[in-house]
Amino acid sequence: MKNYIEKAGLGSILAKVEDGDRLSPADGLQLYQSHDILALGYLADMVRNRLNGDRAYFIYNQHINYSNICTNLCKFCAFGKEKGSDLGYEMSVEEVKQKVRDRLDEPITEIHMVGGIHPDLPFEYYVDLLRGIKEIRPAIHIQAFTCVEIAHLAGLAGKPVEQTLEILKEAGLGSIPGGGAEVFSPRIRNLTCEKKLSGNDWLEIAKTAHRQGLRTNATMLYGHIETMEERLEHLDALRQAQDETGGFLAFIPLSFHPKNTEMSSLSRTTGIDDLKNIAVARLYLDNFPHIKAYWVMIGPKLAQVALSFGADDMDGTVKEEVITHMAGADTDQAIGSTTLVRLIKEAGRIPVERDTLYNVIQVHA
Ligand code: V47
Repeated sequence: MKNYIEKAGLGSILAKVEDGDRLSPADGLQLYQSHDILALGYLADMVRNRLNGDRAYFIYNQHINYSNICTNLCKFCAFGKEKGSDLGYEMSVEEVKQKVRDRLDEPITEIHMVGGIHPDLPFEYYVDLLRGIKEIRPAIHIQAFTCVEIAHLAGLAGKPVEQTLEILKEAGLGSIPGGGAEVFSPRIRNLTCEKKLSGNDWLEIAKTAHRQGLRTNATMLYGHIETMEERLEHLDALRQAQDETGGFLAFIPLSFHPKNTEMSSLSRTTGIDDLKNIAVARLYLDNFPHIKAYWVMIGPKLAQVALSFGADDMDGTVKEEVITHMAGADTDQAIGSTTLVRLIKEAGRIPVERDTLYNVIQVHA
């Protein structure tokens, strides 16, 4: 394999990976520019194996999107709708509680809850959502509100982010999901989501959360108008932030789905680009413990293959996915834990059901 990697022009990167040395931005760019997916996969799998061995993770979770009404209206998003739109919705706290009640007989350990930037729901609504869910399922871990929503909630509360997070933690917030990061580049944000929180502010909220003892995830929405350099800058900013705080748990590359968005003339990403993003992320983000292949975005079959290209996690059962499906995802809205176990086993890994913080719930030997 060494000869093969050298022929692919990646010999110096192989040497660094073998020695556990950090890759430079130039290395990262070279990886993104390579078309040799097997060489990328081999390198990324070495790092994955060093960090996670034979194990591959999944979680029994439930997604709830409390509202899609949004003032940001990003061009890549089919989920967000203006207030007054026929396609807009907002759930009452009672409706969200009912969604939790409906699945009380399932062994769900995490509720993943995000929504749009709503123009007039008060801060108390968000606190009541957390309290309400905990009332019904006290042991559940709530992973909720992206850094973009947290900034909005701090504005509503009229308090600094630190104090806002303390109130949310007290009400039941367990961790913060990785959405809203998109691509940090100001050029991309100006062209696609000019009203959204800046990349720097997203990173500051994440680091503040880490300092308050909250773990968070990070994403990158790839496959639209961003350049390889901009992808790499995004990963580099995440790696630097993680050096500072160590609070990120997982990185999740999100493949752009164009349908029903203002960017619908663009094509879906290809399998090679999907695998490449997983592999480069695994190689470049040497301080991130986990890389997720989110099956909703890239399909369960490619997510399974991604377990040999740097990913160690397939995310979860999800139950009801709205954001990607409004943008044309052709995957199911849920997947059974038995299917996840089978996909992982057939990839040659030991399936491990985890909780949000990667504590082991069950090893499916
Ligand atoms: O924030 C919006 C992205 C995110 C589209 O933290 C789109 O473990 C593709 O962040 N095509 C929501 N993506 C999903 C998300 C997530 C999912 C699973 C696990 C975790 C985690 C996080 O989806 C949004 C936005 O960045 N998005 N529109 C689209 N058309």
